[in-house]
Parts: sequence; structure tokens; C-alpha cells
Amino acid sequence: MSTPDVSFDLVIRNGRVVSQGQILEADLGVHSGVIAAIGANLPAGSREIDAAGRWVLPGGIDSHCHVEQRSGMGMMCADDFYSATVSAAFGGTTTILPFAAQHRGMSVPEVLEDYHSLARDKAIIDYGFHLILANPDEKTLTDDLPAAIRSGIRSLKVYMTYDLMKLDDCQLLDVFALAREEGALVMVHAENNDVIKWLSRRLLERGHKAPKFHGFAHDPLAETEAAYRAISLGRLVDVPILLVHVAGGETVEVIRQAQLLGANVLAESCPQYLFLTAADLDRDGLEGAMFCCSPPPRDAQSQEAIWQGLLDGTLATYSSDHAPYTFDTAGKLPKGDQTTFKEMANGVPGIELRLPLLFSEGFLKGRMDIHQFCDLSAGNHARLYGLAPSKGALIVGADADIAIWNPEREVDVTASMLHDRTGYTPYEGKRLKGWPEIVISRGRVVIADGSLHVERGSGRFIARGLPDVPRRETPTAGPGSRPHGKVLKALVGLEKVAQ
Ligand code: DUC
Ligand code: ZN
Ligand code: ZN
Repeated sequence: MSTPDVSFDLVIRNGRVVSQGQILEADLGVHSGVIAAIGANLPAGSREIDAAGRWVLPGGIDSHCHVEQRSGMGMMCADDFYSATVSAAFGGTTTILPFAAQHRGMSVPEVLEDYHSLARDKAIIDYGFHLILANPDEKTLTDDLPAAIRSGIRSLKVYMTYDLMKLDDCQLLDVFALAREEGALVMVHAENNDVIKWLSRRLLERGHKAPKFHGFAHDPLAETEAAYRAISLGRLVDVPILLVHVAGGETVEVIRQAQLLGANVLAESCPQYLFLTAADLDRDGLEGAMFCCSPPPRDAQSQEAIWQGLLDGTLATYSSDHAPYTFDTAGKLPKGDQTTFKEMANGVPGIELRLPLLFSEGFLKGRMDIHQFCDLSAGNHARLYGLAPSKGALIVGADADIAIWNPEREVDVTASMLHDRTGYTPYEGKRLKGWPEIVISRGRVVIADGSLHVERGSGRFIARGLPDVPRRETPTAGPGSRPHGKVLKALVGLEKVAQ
């Protein structure tokens, strides 16, 4: 515990503060937006919050969400940077990392300028951007991408599927090699495009149009195969990659085995793969479209494998993949009741319920301890995406990004209590225990008494530092060893490491 020698703008008293692997019955003092002290009997602050009986936790970091973004299929998200950040904050999240999305024909500088101007006047909590790369041409790789990375966009997302977004393996290797050179983390959407196309064509030829066939078209093997391929390409150029929105049990196993062989592969999963299954896509009529995302929710065994993967560290982050579409022709159902599974917008909302779901079903039900909850909801995101040490942990000197959770409060989820603009929730009717009643961003009380207390545009862009990715060593002999001869090292750009 540290001794205070400053005055406090805010003191949070009597809570259970989770800090550096410890649970402290302590006060937390904030000065100028930063945590200034954690200790017993801190002097009075200009503002005081009594957190007796509450958990005082790092504000959540949602490192995968889509905001004001046009999808690879051309649909526009329902949320802008105001509604998305308000919704995130009501759910205990204080930093988001959405995407600045390049579509073919767009230059990276123009994409970044657009997203900065979309977010600047609307976001109410802090944010950074990952860059989606759909066009890694010569100029992008040589000039634009290095400049973007150095400006604090330290993560890229690439797609192995969606006709208009996907990169081929050569392009993936180009991006991976550049990310290693410049110090960026590459997030990979791993699904085999041709498998999905081939299955979809056959399903539609046979008249199978309903939402549930989305799950058939996106067979689990499409994910597993692409995941293994991405891991192999990452190993070839010796770069860490992060597989996003892992859905299937077999994919978790492939990742676990690859990590045992020394592969620097990281992975993420999301609420939809813990709390939904393929059966949800088979609801009456088109209702199943509300649960359509890619990859789709699988079965109970896969849900269990995702829980295990999150608990044993195979999966490092738990994000929302919030991809909000209204349930009408402007969103999910572009052709109304004639919309086939192939035409539905892919994505589910979840930015607000991500943490309440994990707190209730993961922590309070005894699946994980409070430290695992904090790592999965904030700490691991901060380290991997270059936000630490100012974000992701309650430590002196860090931004005062804090969520105060009431572990006794019970909530029956319904769409009308949420703040995103989809108008529905896949978790309608679910009873949750525990709620983030007070949410603080850089010392500003953002949410209290069920209301928002800050202005549009008061969130800040965060230029991020280098990803802090723990390295697994490649074995020098036996399974997993790599014959990195001089020639291969020179070819893949590893010669600097070789010398
Ligand atoms: N799949 C994606 O690839 N992105 C957004 C949501 C989804 O379902
Ligand atoms: Zn994706
Ligand atoms: Zn996504």
C-alpha cells in the first residue's frame, strides 16, 4: 500500500479493491484523473464514494467491437461512437478498441482520418483503433502501414473470409512480416472462405435458406482449418498473431497444441460462444437471425471448451465482438422476410452485457476467481494491445478507470434497459447477478445512479505502445522445432535476428 502525499479529487472508500493479484480492503484516492494512492484511511477527497460491500475493479477494456463501421457485406452498424461508448460504459467498460476499416480502394491515411473524425466528438470513454486491412498493396505496406503503426495503431485485423475482405496466404505473410518488423499485433479472422462458399451454394441449391443454415455453412472445420493455417503462417515468419472470436472446441484444442509446440499464438473468445448455441439460430421464422454471427455459436461441448480455454490461459482475452445491426431491412434482414442466411448481417450486440455476463456466470458462479475476471476483462487486453501500464489495472500512476460492482444486485436482462441501438439483445430474459453501478473514466464519474454524467466527446484517443506479448520459445529439437536455416531466415526477413 502506498502513502498519500497529494490531495484527492475523489476517494473511493471501504471497497474490496483488486490490485496486482491481491484483494485489499482499502480506500483508493484519485488525483488529476490518475490513481494516486491505495491504502487505509486516506484523507478526505473533494468527492467521496462509499463502496462498502462492493468490488472495486479495473474498468473493462473491450478490445474487439465494431462501431460506425460498414461490414464486409456492406451493412452499416447501428451504433455510432456516442451510443457504443455510452453502452460500453453502462456495462463497466472504460476503454474500447474498435476498428478503422479499410475497404478495397481506400488508402490507410484516409481511413484513419475518417475514423478519428467520427469518434472525436462523440466518444465518452477512451478509445484506440485497430486497422482492418483489406488492401495490403505496395504503398500500404511500404509507407502507410508503418506510419499508421507508429502513430499508435499497434494492431491490425485481417480476414481469411468474406469475398471483399479476405487476404490470400501471400498477402497474410506480407502483413505478418511487416507487423514483426514494425511491432504490431495481427488479429486474424480465421474461417476458410471456400469451404463456406461451397457449403452455402449447396445449401441454397437445395432450398435451405433459414438462419439455422448459417451454422451449417460455417462448419466448425472451416474455422479449425483456417486457424491452423494462420498459426502455421505466423510460425513461418516468427510473429505472434491473435485469433479473434474463437468459437469451436476443436479450434481451442488446435491452439492449445500449437502453444505447446512453441507457437506464439494468442486467442480471444466472446460471450456469444459461452452463452449461445446453434439452437438459437433455429428459433421460429427469421428470429434466428438475431443470433447470427461469424463464426456462429456452436454446441454445449464447444461452450465448455471455451470456458476451459479462458480458464487455463489458452484464450487470453474475452471481448464482445459487438457488431450491432437492427432487426429490419436497414440491418440484419436486407431483403425483409425473403432474406436468406447468406444475406443476413453477421454480428450480435454485446458491448454492454459482456462483463455482467462474465461476472455473474463466471465469477459469482465460481468458475473463475476475481483475478481471472480482471485479466480476462481488462488486464490481458491492456498488455497485449499496448495500453499498459496506464490502463487495465488498479495501480498507483495508472488512469483512474474503475468499475464499482454490486455483487448482490440481480438484473433481468431486457433490450429496453440497454443503451445500444440494435433494439434487441440475444440475452433477453436472462437473470444476472452483479452489476457495475458506478463507472469511472480517468477519474470522471461516467455512470452513477443509473445515469450518464459526462459529455459527448469527452473520451480520448489513445495512441498505443508496443504490444507486450509473452514469447514462447521454439524448441530446438523434436516436435515444434523449426529448421530456421540462414536462407529461410533471410527470405522471411529474420536475418536481423539471425546475426
Ligand atoms: N463477424 C465478423 O467477422 N465481424 C463482425 C461480426 C461477425 O459476426
Ligand atoms: Zn471477425
Ligand atoms: Zn468482429
